[in-house]
Amino acid sequence: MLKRIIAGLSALALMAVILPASAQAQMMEAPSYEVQTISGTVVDLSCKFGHGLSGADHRMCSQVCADKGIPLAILTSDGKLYLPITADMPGSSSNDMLKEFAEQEVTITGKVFSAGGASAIRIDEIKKS
Ligand SMILES: [Cu+2]
Repeated sequence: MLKRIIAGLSALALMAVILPASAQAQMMEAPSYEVQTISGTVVDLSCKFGHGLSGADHRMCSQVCADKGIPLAILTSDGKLYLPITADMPGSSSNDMLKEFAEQEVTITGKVFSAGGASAIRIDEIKKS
């Protein structure tokens, strides 16, 4: 009898530990996004912003930067920068997808997430403009 009570109590204690965590997970809302189609140039952040290098002459360097892990991002003509993200957990780089478009104009349809005045895009479709 006592054993059963103890077993019952430990099960309750276990639930008390587990439940708040799962309840918390359910309360956490997934960030909202907007499906958008954007056009811009695929740039490597290091060279574009740190060295002022971009354009067709810079394409190969941009691809080397991408291979070294510098993120490729999309810069629109009106100066808006979109950082590519994936749905993976933990996240993976979008460089493999973007590399062939380095320093070229592209049109992308994807899910745009905004936070803190910045925008990230989960790319669904990309094509050369
Ligand atoms: Cu570069």
